[in-house]
Amino acid sequence: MTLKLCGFAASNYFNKVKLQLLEKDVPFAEELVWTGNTHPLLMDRSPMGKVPFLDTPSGPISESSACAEYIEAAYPQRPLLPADPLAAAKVRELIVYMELHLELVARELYPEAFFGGKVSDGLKERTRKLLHKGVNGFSKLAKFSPFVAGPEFTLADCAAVTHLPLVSSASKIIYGEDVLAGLPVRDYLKAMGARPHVQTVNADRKASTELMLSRLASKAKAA
Ligand SMILES: N[C@@H](CCC(=O)N[C@@H](CS)C(=O)NCC(=O)O)C(=O)O
Repeated sequence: MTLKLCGFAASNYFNKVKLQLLEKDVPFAEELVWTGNTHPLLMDRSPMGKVPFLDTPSGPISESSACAEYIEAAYPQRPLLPADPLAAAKVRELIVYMELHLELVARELYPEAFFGGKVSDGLKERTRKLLHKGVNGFSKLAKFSPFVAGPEFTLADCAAVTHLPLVSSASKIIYGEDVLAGLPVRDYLKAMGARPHVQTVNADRKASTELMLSRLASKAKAA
């Protein structure tokens, strides 16, 4: 049985793992699993009901970081974590900054930025402060030389390519200001966009986003 990456391609966390698999040339299949339901197909394999999760020959793994670490350990070809322990820790550190201090914070804005909902002014203000704090921390660690953690493409790039565009656009839409504008993120994303696997991930993301939005629209109509 090959690995199955489960979830949907509009998800940034799904795409982080998908880009890793593609860059490492690990054979895998995708299984379309939507969130927002309590179906056993989702909950038995990902107890928080989140995607992505991996179906491995020995059982499922949820949480994208756990999936990414499993893939690095089980498929040592084309390693995306440096062999040097400190350099590997710096890659992991950057991923935590992007996920915990940027993406998860900006996520509070998505209902209004992307899904036609409303976010309270209080939450917007609190999020703005936290985002600036996160960007400040991230900017002390990120290298962009030319990759986010330094001279090699690593797992941190799989995260950066999928998370940073969302942080930029959510903040632009809500505050009229891209919180990442002070960093060379645009040039970096442009350079990453020349990579064939990034192009595949982005094309699949666009198609999946249209499908997700039309599902949401028909759900809203039915309600
Ligand atoms: N910490 C999780 C975050 C994954 C996540 O938030 N996925 C979103 C899709 S991008 C999701 O499943 N949302 C549905 C929910 O939270 O119920 C990971 O790294 O895998």
